Amino acid sequence: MTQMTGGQAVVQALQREGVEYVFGLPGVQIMGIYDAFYGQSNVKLITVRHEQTTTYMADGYARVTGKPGVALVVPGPGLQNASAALGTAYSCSSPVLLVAGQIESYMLGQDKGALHEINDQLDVVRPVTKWCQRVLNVEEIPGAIHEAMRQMQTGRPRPTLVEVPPDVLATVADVTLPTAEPYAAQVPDQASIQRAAELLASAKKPLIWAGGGVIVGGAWAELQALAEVIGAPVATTPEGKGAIPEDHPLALGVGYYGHGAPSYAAPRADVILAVGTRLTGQMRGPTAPRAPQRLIHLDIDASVIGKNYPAEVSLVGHAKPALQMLINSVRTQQAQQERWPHQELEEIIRDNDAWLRQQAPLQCEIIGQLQKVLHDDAVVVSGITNVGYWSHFALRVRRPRTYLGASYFATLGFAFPTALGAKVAVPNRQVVSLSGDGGFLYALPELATAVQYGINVVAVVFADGAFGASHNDQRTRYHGRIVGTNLHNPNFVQVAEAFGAKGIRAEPEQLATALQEAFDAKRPTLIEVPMPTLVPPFQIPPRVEE
Ligand SMILES: Cc1ncc(C[n+]2csc(CCOP(=O)(O)OP(=O)(O)O)c2C)c(N)n1
Ligand SMILES: [Mg+2]
Repeated sequence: MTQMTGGQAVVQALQREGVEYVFGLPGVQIMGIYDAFYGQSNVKLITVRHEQTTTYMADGYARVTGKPGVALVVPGPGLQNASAALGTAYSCSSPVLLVAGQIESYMLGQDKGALHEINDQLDVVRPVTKWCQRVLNVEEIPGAIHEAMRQMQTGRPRPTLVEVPPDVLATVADVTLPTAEPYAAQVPDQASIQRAAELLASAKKPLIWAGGGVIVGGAWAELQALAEVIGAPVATTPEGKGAIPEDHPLALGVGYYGHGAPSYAAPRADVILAVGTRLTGQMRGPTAPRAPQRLIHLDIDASVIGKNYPAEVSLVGHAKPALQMLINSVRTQQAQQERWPHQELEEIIRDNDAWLRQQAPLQCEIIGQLQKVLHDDAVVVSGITNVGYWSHFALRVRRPRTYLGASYFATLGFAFPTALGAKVAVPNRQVVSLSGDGGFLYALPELATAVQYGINVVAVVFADGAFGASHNDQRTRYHGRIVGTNLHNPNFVQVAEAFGAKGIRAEPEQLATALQEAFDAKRPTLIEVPMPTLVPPFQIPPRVEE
């Protein structure tokens, strides 16, 4: 036991759990935690310019490393500013711990208008956290942080929150610090594995849907091995992109809004194995499972299984050991041969490529330019922007944890700050954010953070002078009645330079050169790409299967 303040207990407990960085924004109630960073360098503090960024950075860090990311905010407005990012991390099953301040403990629950007071603060975050807790004693701080870490490293990882009032942070007490623990994985029962293996072995055309759970669960090697053993092509959701190298002969790429190569392959499958996905985004058009297709559904979260389509075999467990069990079990079965001839898969990929080039020629050109310069381990944060959606299909991703999106939360503004967190985690790798001119301005001031801390993200900003997706919606669904969707843009290059970052303007066909220049500069860089407003894939009706 050691004597320390509550603030020191927070920082030291985080250190014991292996935390390297905390992304914060200060204020009176959390100065006790800020003070505990003084004079120590084990846990590094990065201060940002808006609370949304604290939590986006924690999320970016978490998704690239697989380790929990930690953010720190004041109560009330600080916490509410962070909540869109908390929701994003929730939708992406990302382990993010938000440490929040509170009002003085003797004022709690009285609605007297204390500074930053919000009634029932925990209720605000309950829908976007897996677990949240208020701590009212110094001695309980390490235990609460340990429990938050346990929650994020067992079962389905999702955000957690610990809130501590300032008087508790200031109190000195004898504190016992925790030690980080390894946590055992959960596995499905052997009988269900056996049934699943039999079904896969007897399938004429098995197909695998890999979701974000494969990446979050670190199960990509097992996924690829199983696909090879049973000869099943692998379709991924946008969250699952990178679960199999996209140049692997069995990789179909992303299915999204009923489009992509999976939309050609999925209707031909007789047995579908879904791993780490609810299949929500797959319910449109030809990618939707339909009778008599038989579904084997594997997920760590039992409530996900069969959510959108009835599962014949339910497998509740972590993807990594469960897929290994499936491989072992399938190997003992007599499998059908030549289920998906090479030519058939190649033809599917070719048909889809033709569709892609026809629907989105400029986006394909832009993504091709990016691809010329990006290394295999480059991290791309695909924002809520036209090229971001099309990159689900057109960008070839070869490694897991390198392609980050906002999943069903589709949070405009997340890309640049999430990329900053990713770059902090992997400073020696290329990290690029793809944003629109609308979305980028959400976190524009973080150019200052990038310059201050030398976080050399390359932010690509597609400038079409519009909230493009909404604008295009008005052009089509609302018969050209354009209202409230045009944008006045600043001079992005000058803005970047004013912050001390590098600014480049590049036409789409010059993007590769600009990107290389940005990486060579070893400075935070903004590349503005002038663009027309284009059609997003979700505004194109899915193909109808004959
Ligand atoms: C937080 C949030 N607010 C609003 C939206 C709705 N929305 C989705 S796309 C979009 C337009 C985005 O414009 P921009 O960032 O310029 O990208 P573009 O579509 O022009 O490529 C809007 C407003 C959203 N997804 N998230
Ligand atoms: Mg735009």
